[in-house]
Amino acid sequence: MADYYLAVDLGASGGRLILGHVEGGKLLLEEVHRFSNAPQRRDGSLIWDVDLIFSEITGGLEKCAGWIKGGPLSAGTLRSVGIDTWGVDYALVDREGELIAPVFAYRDSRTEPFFKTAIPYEELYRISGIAHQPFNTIYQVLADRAAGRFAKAEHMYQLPEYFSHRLAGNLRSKEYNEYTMASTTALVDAEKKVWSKEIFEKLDLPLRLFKPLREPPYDIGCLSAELQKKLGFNARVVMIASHDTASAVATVKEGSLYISSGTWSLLGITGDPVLSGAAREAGYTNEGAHNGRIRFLKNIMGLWVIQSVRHELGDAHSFEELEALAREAGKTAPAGWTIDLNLPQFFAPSSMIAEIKAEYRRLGQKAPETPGELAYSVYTSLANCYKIAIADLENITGRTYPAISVIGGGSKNSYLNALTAEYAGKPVYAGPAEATAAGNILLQMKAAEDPAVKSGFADLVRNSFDIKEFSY
Ligand code: LFR
Repeated sequence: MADYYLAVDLGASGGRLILGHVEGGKLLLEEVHRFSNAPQRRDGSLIWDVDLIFSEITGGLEKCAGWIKGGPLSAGTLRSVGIDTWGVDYALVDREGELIAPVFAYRDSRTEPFFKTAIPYEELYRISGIAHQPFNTIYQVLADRAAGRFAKAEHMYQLPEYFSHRLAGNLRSKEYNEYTMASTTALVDAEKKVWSKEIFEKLDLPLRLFKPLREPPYDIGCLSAELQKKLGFNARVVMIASHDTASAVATVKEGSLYISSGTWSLLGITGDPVLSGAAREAGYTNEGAHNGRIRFLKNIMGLWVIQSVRHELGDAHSFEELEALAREAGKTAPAGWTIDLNLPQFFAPSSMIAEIKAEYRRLGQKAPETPGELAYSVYTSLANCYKIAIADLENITGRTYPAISVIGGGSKNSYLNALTAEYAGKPVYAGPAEATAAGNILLQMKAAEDPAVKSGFADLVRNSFDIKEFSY
């Protein structure tokens, strides 16, 4: 009888439920359910429809019931479920476990007036190590407090916690905040790994909504009685490294340079906190890793840019087609035809294509016009952003990294991988594409004391995934 684990991996543009189990020394992953996700525009705000997302999660669990009866799972047991999501967003819940405010999406503009705090940013960075981004939880909290949304709130649920406690039917009782996700708030002391007393006091924030931090993995219960009845099975609910990037990075060998490539490209290393002025000026952030270490990384605008371009082109081209068109356009493109995709205008533009063209024009360069030129300009600009971020990282840490591990869905983009290797002048090792789900499952296996991860994750990861090399 194999032990199965279910990863619920929720991203800003889509969610997946992935079952994992070990067979023949390999971690095998099977997708049970997939759905698309996007924030909804309501009364001028960008909001996550958490009921819709939750119904997709339970719909996926119902599919698992089928697998348990007749399918692959009939030969095993589903031990646990773990949920990861994007960072920084949260749900405010009252004493009865009811939501008392919309769950705002991180690209919503309500934080703009609060982007500067009473604490100078240099000081904030010295404590939290978190890069200056308008979407950070700290600015969302300031905006929500000003709007009076905390008055009836009892808990600040980080999103994976909200969905996990809802699965377990215990939204009224919550004892902890999961550390890796909390580290994205800019409210945590990066060295001490606790909510920063200094920040809470200086900004007069309601500490009562925040629970003590706990390092993953830990168990928060099992599926609610109502769900068990509906599904005909039970499983534990485990808090894993619930920030999606922390889950993904759990598959990377410590010390390696990685790019977790998805809606965002997160480029960095795992090690000790770096809170220097150079790190701050280069836009590097210090987030918590699955093993209590720090993910020292930079948020680069990522595939969000090409996703937006594709959408504006009427969703007429698949990503594979755009890749092929980009290759073609690259044959005649001007040399050095790149822009800085990390400029704020690319964060939530009303038209990504218009902003890209405007930036090329501002630089006095030819603007991309065709879908192929647009895709080429996005991919080369991303590769160039990687090159600059790596040079900064090597300067800050005083180390040279011999290769780049590209993990996550974006690692399937062989054109971008080749450009990355070429621009950075380092080999790229691409995969696993399912790094986030794999990392999520590895932490569940750790919680279950599964013998396959007794001596760490590295061996199982190495045996399980095909890694493609792109030389330069
Ligand atoms: C990636 C990610 C990044 C975080 C961004 C916003 O999905 O979690 O790590 O900075 O989304 O939450």
